[in-house]
Amino acid sequence: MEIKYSVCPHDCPDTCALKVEIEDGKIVKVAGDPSHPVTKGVICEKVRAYPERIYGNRILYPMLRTGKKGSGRFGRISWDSAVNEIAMRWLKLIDKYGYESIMPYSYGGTEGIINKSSMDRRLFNKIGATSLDRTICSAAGSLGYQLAYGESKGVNPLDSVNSKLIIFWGINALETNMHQAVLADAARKNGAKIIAIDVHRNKTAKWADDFYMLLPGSDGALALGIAHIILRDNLENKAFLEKYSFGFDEFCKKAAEYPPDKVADITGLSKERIEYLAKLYAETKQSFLRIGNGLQHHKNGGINTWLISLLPALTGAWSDKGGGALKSNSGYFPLNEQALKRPDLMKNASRTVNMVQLGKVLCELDPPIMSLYVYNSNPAVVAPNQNYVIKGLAREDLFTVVHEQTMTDTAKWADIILPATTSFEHADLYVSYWHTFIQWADPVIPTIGEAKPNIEVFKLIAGALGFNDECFLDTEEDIARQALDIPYWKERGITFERLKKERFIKIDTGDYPFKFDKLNTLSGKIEFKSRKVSAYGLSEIPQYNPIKDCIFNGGNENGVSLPKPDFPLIFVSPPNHFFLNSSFAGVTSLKAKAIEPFLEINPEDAEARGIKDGDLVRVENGRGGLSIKAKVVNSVLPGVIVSAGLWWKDDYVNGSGVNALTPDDLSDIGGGATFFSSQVEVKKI
Ligand SMILES: Nc1nc2c(c(=O)[nH]1)N[C@H]1C(S)=C(S)[C@@H](COP(=O)(O)OP(=O)(O)OC[C@H]3O[C@@H](n4cnc5c(=O)[nH]c(N)nc54)[C@H](O)[C@@H]3O)O[C@H]1N2
Ligand SMILES: Nc1nc2c(c(=O)[nH]1)N[C@H]1C(S)=C(S)[C@@H](COP(=O)(O)OP(=O)(O)OC[C@H]3O[C@@H](n4cnc5c(=O)[nH]c(N)nc54)[C@H](O)[C@@H]3O)O[C@H]1N2
Ligand code: SF4
Ligand SMILES: [Mo]
Repeated sequence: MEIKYSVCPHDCPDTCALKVEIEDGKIVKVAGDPSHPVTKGVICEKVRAYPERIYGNRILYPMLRTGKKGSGRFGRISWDSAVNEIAMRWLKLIDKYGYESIMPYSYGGTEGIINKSSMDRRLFNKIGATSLDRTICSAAGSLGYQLAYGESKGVNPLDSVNSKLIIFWGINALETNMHQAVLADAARKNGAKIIAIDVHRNKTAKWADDFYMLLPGSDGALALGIAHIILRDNLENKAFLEKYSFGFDEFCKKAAEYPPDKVADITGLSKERIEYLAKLYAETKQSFLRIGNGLQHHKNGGINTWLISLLPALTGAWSDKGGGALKSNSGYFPLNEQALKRPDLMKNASRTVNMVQLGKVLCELDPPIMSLYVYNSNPAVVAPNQNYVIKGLAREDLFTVVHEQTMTDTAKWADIILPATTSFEHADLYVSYWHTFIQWADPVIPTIGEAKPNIEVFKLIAGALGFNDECFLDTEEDIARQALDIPYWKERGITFERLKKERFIKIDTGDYPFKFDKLNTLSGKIEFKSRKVSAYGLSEIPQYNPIKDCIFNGGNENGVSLPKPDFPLIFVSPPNHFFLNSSFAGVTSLKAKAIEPFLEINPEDAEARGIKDGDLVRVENGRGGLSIKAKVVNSVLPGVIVSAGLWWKDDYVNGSGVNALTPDDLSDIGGGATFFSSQVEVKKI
């Protein structure tokens, strides 16, 4: 038996270092690498099931559609004919419809920098294809946090063991960032209190010491309410604010409008609980906010994240080790984007479309998209407004190429399917958006079937299109060297050669987390007021806005949300413990553990509709419908229903997944997704 090392490629904050056991060239076990200082040999059950994912149901060779579009019938072809067909079709389409009739669609199938965003960008830039704004995950919240601090940097999670109060705000860390939960447990042993703020009693809420269950999208009002109490009671850190804040006086006026009784009305929390939380937060110096992606998947998610991010500035929590906030730490990993993506190859600025609106893009754009190239993503399952996405994918005149490891719901709509390697079969460079280690992984097994890594395919297509720029010959190692070729890595002595030898290297986080008097904001300070939001037609002082446009028909004069009568329930569809978005939802053992899709509904809402535990119900709105088994539970508030995704479509009773119900409206700022701002009605079937 051989032991080799790798890195988990999935879109998960933890970016675990892996130890792989290999027998006769086959992976028999995937475990954690105990020598990694943060992930310490512990990994989730999804990735422990990887051998099943690598060897089961893989796409083994290129295939051409032989049946009707969407029928799932394909015949084997060679790589040569697949690549030539793509190049030939693209040249014809470009001739007839222009460069922008070609469009890539990708997201986080692999987080390896090389196979995620290097050769692909070079190719599509060179073509002049329609550009994709990759907003589906965290665009709103990232911008919200950056409005305050200018960059995506925050507390180093290893420091959170020193925190005395840890608040998991809109993050189900026990399932989605498990090593942060491990570190919080260590802090708890040192006397820390753990609080969860969420819209349903998930695993993290059950494990926390205290849980605040609020109404979806009301977090901004809660943050303003906490600020109100802190300011009312003179608990703010005046010295810190004086030195490092911008626009604070105007913010104070805004917070004055949010007394506890009003915030109680908006959030569904009691006045007393809000008072308690605010005082505990203000009085615990080393407080750590772990801000998740759940709360920002709403119409008002960007500004709500900004409001929450300002709280540690109010108390000066940043001054102590383990104090502050963490939304994403991707800012600790600047890379040479110019070298990676080569924007200079683009002759003319191309149009950009938002990935959240794929249905609209495919069905409405003029001039139209005539070819879609999908890799690292499964939009038929993960994108909002699913029925519209499918309508787009079903277009007879759309030439769709899907590069995949497995036969996903999206691949079924392809004209050409190309087989993709897994991260165990290709090399890549990994950064994290949570911990501060950069990592490299070489392949640990030979490729399965005729699978090829993303970059190889883009190189082949570039060749077939006649592009002879040298960058289309680069290897993984060339690209890794180029990515690190900026002063940041040189100053830290981090080179590709070192990385290849050491596998992971902790980066020196410099002026950690920021030089507070030289922030990358317009004022150089922590911004309680930002001119950047005027571009979105919003007030420069963060406001709480009810999620009115897609769920609510406005709000009453106090800003209290009023549900629209026809679709009175808010439908939240967070990710599944056993899957990674839609990845792993095809792995039999994990599906068996996840059992089946189900809907959590409060007894009050269930009774009003004659629904009993275990009944099959129909969830509907104008966009689509979902038939699903109901669980009548107290873990959700009246007015809110929850169903963990992202099962493949055939696992639902009527073949429609959770995203049949979700809106493709964009968030207040950043053009983010608003999955959880979905309004529905439920009926017993
Ligand atoms: N096991 C597992 N782990 C994963 C993933 C997975 O699919 N499975 N996906 C990965 C990816 S891509 C991401 S982006 C992260 C996402 O992981 P998280 O950052 O944890 O985000 P979500 O799980 O989307 O939502 C977190 C919680 O927010 C709650 N929520 C919804 N609306 C609101 C609201 O208005 N306010 C508040 N306070 N809470 C709200 C949801 O109920 C949910 O419990 O996880 C990553 N890790
Ligand atoms: N309702 C609802 N919808 C959601 C969410 C939610 O919470 N609720 N979460 C949203 C979020 S936060 C995110 S990030 C998105 C995620 O959406 P996606 O990024 O689409 O994530 P996955 O579902 O994991 O699909 C990734 C696909 O890439 C493939 N893949 C993996 N590695 C490679 C590779 O090296 N090459 C190629 N060519 N393919 C590869 C995998 O097999 C998989 O099918 O989903 C979003 N959708
Ligand atoms: S999915 Fe997340 S927790 Fe699981 S192995 Fe990968 S990085 Fe670690
Ligand atoms: Mo995500």
